[in-house]
Amino acid sequence: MRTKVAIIGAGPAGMLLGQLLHSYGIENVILERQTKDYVLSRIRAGVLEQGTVEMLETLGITGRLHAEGLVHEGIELLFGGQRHRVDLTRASGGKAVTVYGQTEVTRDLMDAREAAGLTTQYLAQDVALHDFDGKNPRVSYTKDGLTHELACDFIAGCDGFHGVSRKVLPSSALQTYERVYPFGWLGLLSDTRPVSNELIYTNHERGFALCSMRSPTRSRYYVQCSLDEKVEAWTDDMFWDELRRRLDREAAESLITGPSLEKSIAPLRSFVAEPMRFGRLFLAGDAAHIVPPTGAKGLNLAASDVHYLSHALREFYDDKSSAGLDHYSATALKRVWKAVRFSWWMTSMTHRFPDNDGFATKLQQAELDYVVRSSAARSSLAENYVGLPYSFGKPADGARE
Ligand code: RFL
Ligand code: PHB
Repeated sequence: MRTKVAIIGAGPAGMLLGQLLHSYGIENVILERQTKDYVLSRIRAGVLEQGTVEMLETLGITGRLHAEGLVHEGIELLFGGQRHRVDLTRASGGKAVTVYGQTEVTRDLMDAREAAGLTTQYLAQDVALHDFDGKNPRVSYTKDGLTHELACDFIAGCDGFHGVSRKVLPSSALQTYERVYPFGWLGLLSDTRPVSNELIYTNHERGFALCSMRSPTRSRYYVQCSLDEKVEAWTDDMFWDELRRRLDREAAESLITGPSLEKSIAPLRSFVAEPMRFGRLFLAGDAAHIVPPTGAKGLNLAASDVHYLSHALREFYDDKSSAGLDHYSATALKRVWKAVRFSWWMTSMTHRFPDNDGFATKLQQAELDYVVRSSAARSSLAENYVGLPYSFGKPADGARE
C-alpha cells in the first residue's frame, strides 16, 4: 500500500490532520492501535478554544458542535470561600470557549472520515517506522496476524505521549524538558445537572477542585488527589463528599450528586520534546508535548500543531516548497511553550503542593486576588484561556505559520 502521509494515531491530532489534508486533496492513511470504540471511550478534554472551533468549521463538521456545544463567556475562580467571575469575552476582546467533549470532536471527525471513504486501520499492532531520515519512509504493522507495509512521503506521529513515534528517535536527536507534579486529578462523570452554568476552578486548603460539564444534564468534576491513590478506593459517595468540602456554601448546597458513569485518575505533567521534526517524521499533539489539564490546552495544542503541519504539507505539494515543513517545529513550539507556561501557571496558582508552606500559600492567595482585581491580569488569563492567535510569536526569521 502507498499513500502520501501515513498518520499514526486516531486521537484528535491524527483525525484532525487527516481531515485537513483530505480537504487539501492530500491522500493519507491513519493507523490506530486500538478499536474505534476504545478511542471514543476515553473521557478527556472538554474545552475548545475559538480557533479550534473555527478549524472544525472550515471542515464543515460543526453541525452537532453548534447544536450541542455550550458557549462559555466566563469562568469562576473560587478561593477564600468566595467565587469570582472572570469575564473571558470582555477581557479577551470578544472571544469565548466552547464546552464540547473530546469524545464528541473525535466522533464527528471519525464520521466525516468514514463518509469520505478514507482509510483508517484500527487494531494496527506492532506499528514500526522505517527510513524516515531518507526520502522514502515506510510504516509496517500487523493486523489479523498479517504483516503490512505502508510506503509514504511523510509520517505524522500523532500517537500520544506513550506512542512509538517519539520513541524511535535517537535520544541524541531530542532535547526533552519535563516537570512532574506531585499530585493527580481524580475525575468523575455523571448524568447530573452541573452545579453552575460556568466552570469553577477552586483553590482550597484540601486541594484543587474543578466543576466542569459536558451538557446541561451531564457534569464532569475533578478533585486533586495524591499520586499513590487508587481509583477503586474512591466510592462515589467519598468523591461527592470531598468535592462538596472544597466548594463554597452555595455550590455545596446546590450540588446534585448521582452514580458515576466514569471515574479515573490522571497524573499531571508538563513535557516538551524538541524538535518536533526529524527528517520526514513530524510529531504533533501529545506525542511531542504534554500539559497539565488545568489550562484546558492539550487538545487545543494538538489542533494548532496540525494546523501548522497541514499548511506546510499543502505548501509542499501545491507550491513545491519545503519552507513550511522546515519551519514547522520552530513555529509550533513557540505556541506550545506559551501553553506550557499558562498551564503551569494555572496549576501553580490553584493546587496544594506537598511542600506548600505559609509563604507559598500567601503568594497563591495574592496571585488569585490580583487576577480577579486587575483588568490587566484578567486580560492575560483570558487571552490565554480562549487561545492565543496562531500567528502569535511568529519567528522573526520569516518562518511561516
Ligand atoms: P491522544 O488523544 O493520546 O491520541 C493518540 C492516539 O494514538 C494511538 N496510539 C497508537 N496508534 C498506533 N500505534 C501505536 N503504537 C500507538 N500508540 C498510541 C492511541 O491509541 C490514541 O488513539 O493524543 P492526541 O491526538 O495528540 O490528543 C491529545 C489530547 O487527547 C490531550 O492533549 C487532551 O485530552 C488533554 N486534555 C485537555 N485538553 C484540552 O485542550 N482541553 C481540556 O479541557 C482538557 N482536559 C485533558 C483534559 C487530558 C486529561 N487527561 C486524562 C490526561 C482532562 C484530562 C483529565
Ligand atoms: C473537562 O471538562 O474535562 C475539563 C475542563 C477544563 C479543564 C480541564 C478539563 O481545565
